[in-house]
Amino acid sequence: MDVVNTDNEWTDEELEIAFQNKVDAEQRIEPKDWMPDRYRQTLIRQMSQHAHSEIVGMLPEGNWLTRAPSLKRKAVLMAKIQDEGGHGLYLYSATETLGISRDEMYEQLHSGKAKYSSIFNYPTLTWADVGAIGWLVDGAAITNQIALCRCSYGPYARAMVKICKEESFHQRQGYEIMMTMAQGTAEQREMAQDALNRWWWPSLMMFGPNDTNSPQSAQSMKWKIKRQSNDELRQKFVDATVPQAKFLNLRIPDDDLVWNEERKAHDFGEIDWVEFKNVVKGNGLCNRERLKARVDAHDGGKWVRDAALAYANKQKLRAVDAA
Ligand code: BYC
Repeated sequence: MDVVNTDNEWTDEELEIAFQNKVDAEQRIEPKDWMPDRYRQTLIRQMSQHAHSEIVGMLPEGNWLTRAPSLKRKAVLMAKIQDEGGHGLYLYSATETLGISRDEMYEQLHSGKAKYSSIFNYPTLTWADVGAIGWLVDGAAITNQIALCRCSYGPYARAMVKICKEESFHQRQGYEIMMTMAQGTAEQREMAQDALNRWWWPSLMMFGPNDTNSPQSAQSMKWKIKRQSNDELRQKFVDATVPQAKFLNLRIPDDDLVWNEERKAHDFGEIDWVEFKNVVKGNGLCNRERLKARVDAHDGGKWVRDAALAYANKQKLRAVDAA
């Protein structure tokens, strides 16, 4: 339905129709454009959770920085973790364009009100886990984020383009670690298989609940925030990853995983949704440790923020005095 505005007096209903028409015509929504409040709130929720995931996601890998097996591995891992930090800050900035402050977002994370991806509540027990995270976790993240490059909200979509390029390097470095270990000694192969066993199912959970059980999906798809459903993206990830596991000669821990010639896709087993819900609720293996690390880092950095503010105020006063 087209809206003809003759007297510049738009009702909320007309504004909403014009907004939806714009979205349907694949035009980007920008920060200063009118948008329904629920669209704004949905984006704040998803984008801030995404930012928190990047920041909390630095912790499991950070656990291995001091124990990386060579200087080269350490330098690569350090670069990857710094990228994640950059993605988080980039996404916080993009979320601020929607009218929420960074302090509010931090408060929501630190108080446990805001979610972050379930995947980062699992421990990294061996060096092979660093490979599995790059291969599987970043692989799943790219699958989801490529779709988000076409999100209707301009700042989020543009952030995703840059982030996907870096995630692609992350995925490759992880796969290369897995390849080295899978071709190494029997013990290294075993470590690689064990890491795949522990990270496979949590990686599938990253895509969220099944479509039939995903309360946010219908509206987010209509607004073109989400361009593909949770199940479609999960299927894409499985189909792309199975041949990669075969190449490594590693076994995906799913007895029901089989190629379905009719669907031209893999069938796979049922995710343990009880475990998923438990982790999202805060009761995973590392939830408390992860949140504590973030809160401690924030509190520990207070003197730096105070000093930066004091310096900025001093500069302002000097500028006034000089004028
Ligand atoms: N974990 O209706 P649904 C990275 C929540 S980091 C926790 O399907 P939606 C990396 C969901 O929020 C990349 N919670 O929701 C970094 C909702 O709860 P609320 C992380 C989850 O939003 C370091 C409820 O369940 N990527 O790459 O339509 C190192 C119902 O779900 C999860 C992103 O953040 C989960 N897995 O769809 C390495 C992607 N799944 O808020 C790598 C951006 C669902 O209603 N986010 N929930 O209380 C999205 O694309 C979407 O938000 C989701 C969920 C597909 C995740």
